This record gives sequence, structure tokens and C-alpha cells, in this order.
Amino acid sequence: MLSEESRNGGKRNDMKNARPLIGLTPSLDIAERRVWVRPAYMESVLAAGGLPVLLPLAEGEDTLREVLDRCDGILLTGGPDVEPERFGQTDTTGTVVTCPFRDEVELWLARKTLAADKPLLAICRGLQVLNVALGGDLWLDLPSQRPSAIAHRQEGIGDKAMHSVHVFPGTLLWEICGENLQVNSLHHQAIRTLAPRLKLMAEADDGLAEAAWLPGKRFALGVQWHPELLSAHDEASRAIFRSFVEACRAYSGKTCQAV
Ligand SMILES: [Mn+2]
Repeated sequence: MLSEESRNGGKRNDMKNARPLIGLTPSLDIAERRVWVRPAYMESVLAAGGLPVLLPLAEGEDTLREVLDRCDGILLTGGPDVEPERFGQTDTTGTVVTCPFRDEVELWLARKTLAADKPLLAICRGLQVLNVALGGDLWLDLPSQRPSAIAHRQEGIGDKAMHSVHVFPGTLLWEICGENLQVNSLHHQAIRTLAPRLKLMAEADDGLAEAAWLPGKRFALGVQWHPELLSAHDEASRAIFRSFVEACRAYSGKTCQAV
């Protein structure tokens, strides 16, 4: 005999209590035909009460549109540099490493996620993608184009904070984690010109942009560092994921609590 769940086509009756579904963009290694993501993204979303899934880096908009429709929020993860041609430049530094196919997918996703006003969390490369998607541009190579006493590309796996970040009072990030943060730093590029609609939320002691948001949206926040690599031992990093997952839950109407 069929269970009630089977008769419903497998649809559970308690979906309103399900965790919000959060789509993560993976890295893509075309030469090795490999799609991958660091588990810390998944772990941080799970710990904040979200249900993470990897998004397909698919050709064509139909698949992406269907996947975006089903997700309650999108997390743009870290990765290689954005192709300079995407923001009207060419690489004069010889240092830029890109994945144009991933650019194509993520620029589309960033714009469509914002258009649908679904929550968007953009981490490291994700912030750069968000800025380019909305018309801003990037430093191609921080060490040669914008030398600093701060090593924005730290050694190691990034589980230790390396530099301070000053968060501007009254911004979304300030509400989530306060004014002074210690963050890790694993980025080669960074925001040079902020996109017209984005607002700067935080900067490093050398004045480099470290976080931005899009006011007027449900939740559209990008950070230049990697909170997922600090969240096991850093409350401010956990707070970023909790706020994002809460926004996804509010969007979805689902009620289950963080674990
Ligand atoms: Mn940094």
C-alpha cells in the first residue's frame, strides 16, 4: 500500500518546516572536468540552519532559471579572477587567472537573484562578481596596482584572521556584527570602482573596500574575506551566515529554527 507521502508524489506535508534551500556556486576546473567546493561553505550554511545544494554550472538559461526558482537564496563562493573584459579592461599585469564560463553563469545568477529579490550572500570572488554585475570594476592585481602594507593574499588555508576591517555604522554588516572585525584575506583582486547601486559597508586600514551591500533589497551582502573559514571559532562570521539564512527563511515562509 502506498504511504501518504507516496500518494502525494513524494511531497511532504511539512514542507513549511523545511530548511531554506540555499544554492551555492561551485568552482569549475575545465581541464580536469571537475566541479568542487570547499566544505566550509556547506558546513557554515548547515550550522546556520540552511540546506545547502551545489548549483549546476549549466549552459543555457533554462536550467539556471529553474534552479534559481527553487532556491530560497544564493551564495556566490570564492574562486578565480573575473575576466577583465567583463568590465572594460584587459590584463596588463600578467597575473589574472579566469574561468569565463563561471563568470557567465554567476553574473547571470547575481542579476537574476537580485531581480527576484531573493537573498544573496557573496563571498570574496562573489563580491567581485556582484560589483561587476552591477557595473563596477576591479583592481586586476592588488600587489602591483595598489601596493599595501597589508597582505591581502595571506599564506595558508585562511582559517586565521589577518587584518582588521572597519565597518561603517548604520550599514547591514554593522547591524549583523558590529564595527570592528578581524578577518582573513585570500584575495588577489578587489573592488576598484563601486557599482552605482552598491554601498560600501567596510574597509581595511589601507582603505581597500572589504564589504558592500545593495540597500532596498531583502538581503544582498558581499564580503571580501571568507567568513566560512572562520565560522568554527568566530561569532561574527557565524552571525553573517545566520542573518543570510534567516533572510532566506523569511523569503521562503519556512519556519524551522537554526541548529
Ligand atoms: Mn583583505
